[in-house]
Amino acid sequence: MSADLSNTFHDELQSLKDLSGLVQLRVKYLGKKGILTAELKSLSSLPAEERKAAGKRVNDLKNLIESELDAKEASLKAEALKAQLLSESIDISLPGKSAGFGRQHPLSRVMSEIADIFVKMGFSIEEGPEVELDKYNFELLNIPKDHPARDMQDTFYVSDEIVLRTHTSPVQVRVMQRQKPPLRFIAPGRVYRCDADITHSPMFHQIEGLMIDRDITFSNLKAVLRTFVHQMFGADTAVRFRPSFFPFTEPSAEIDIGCFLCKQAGCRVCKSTGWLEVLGAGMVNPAVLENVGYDPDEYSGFAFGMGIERIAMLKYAIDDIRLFFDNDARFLRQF
Ligand code: 2NL
Repeated sequence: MSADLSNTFHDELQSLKDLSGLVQLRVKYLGKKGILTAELKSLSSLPAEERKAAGKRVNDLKNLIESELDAKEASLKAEALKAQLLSESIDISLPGKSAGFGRQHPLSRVMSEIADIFVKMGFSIEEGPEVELDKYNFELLNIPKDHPARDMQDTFYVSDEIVLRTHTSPVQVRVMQRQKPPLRFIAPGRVYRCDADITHSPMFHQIEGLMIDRDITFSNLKAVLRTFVHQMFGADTAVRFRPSFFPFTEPSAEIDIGCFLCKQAGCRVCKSTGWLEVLGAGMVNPAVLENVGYDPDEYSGFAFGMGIERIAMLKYAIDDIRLFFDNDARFLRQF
């Protein structure tokens, strides 16, 4: 009878295909209600003289079944693992997926290019707060209370005395208040004006510059700004200083460059004038020097300012300022 049982077990073991079948087979033979468990129980009904030999047979068979089930389980598990590894294998010879290179934003590029030119001329870089006191943004810069630049339409007011800076000039005022001349630095940064169309954004960027010492003249201003224009737009670029007005400079000038798009023949960008306005500048108004505690009879200086977006739009022939801030990768990839 054990020989029959052993044969049946071996047949069933042979035809096993997976681990779940093996679990069932183990239960069938070795479980609480399994065949061998029943055999062992039935030993008690045998006469004492047969019991020992029968017991050995059943136990031997039980051990055999156990060890064969274990061996089969190990081989089924090994096969399953092999199949899984095969199905999960990757082709390491395939080319990788590149994350792609990023690049500088066109405004950051133009900003660095401009800053580098002034740094080479000995200017350092200063920064200051974007949320400013009216005193630094307007009052000390000789911008009177009724000046149009103070209009609600132009200035973002945080409170009666606090504004979002409308230019980076307050940086210069702060530096002048805490340092004595000689001074030579630029102030790049974000500025805010309540204005929005294809050439105006409520937030935009400026670089202003300031140089103060004894005997600084309009000639120094012209030399520094000519050098800047020639470095930025090419050594053969025409430069024109045109009289203008700013409350914080006297005299004041606007600086035009010969239109590099039409070679001064006249085009849509220069509105047929052959000239592009790129900078505002002037000799620091003596009233401003006095406001920061400098003696205007001892010191003089020049200041200038330019909008980064405007320069970048001219340089790259961009016709809508909003393209800088939309963050459309198709636009940004071009620079
Ligand atoms: C422009 C013109 C300018 C200044 C900015 C300045 C600053 C101080 C004193 C005097 Cl603290 N002047 N800044 C002077 C002239 C022109 O900017 O068109 N900006 C976009």
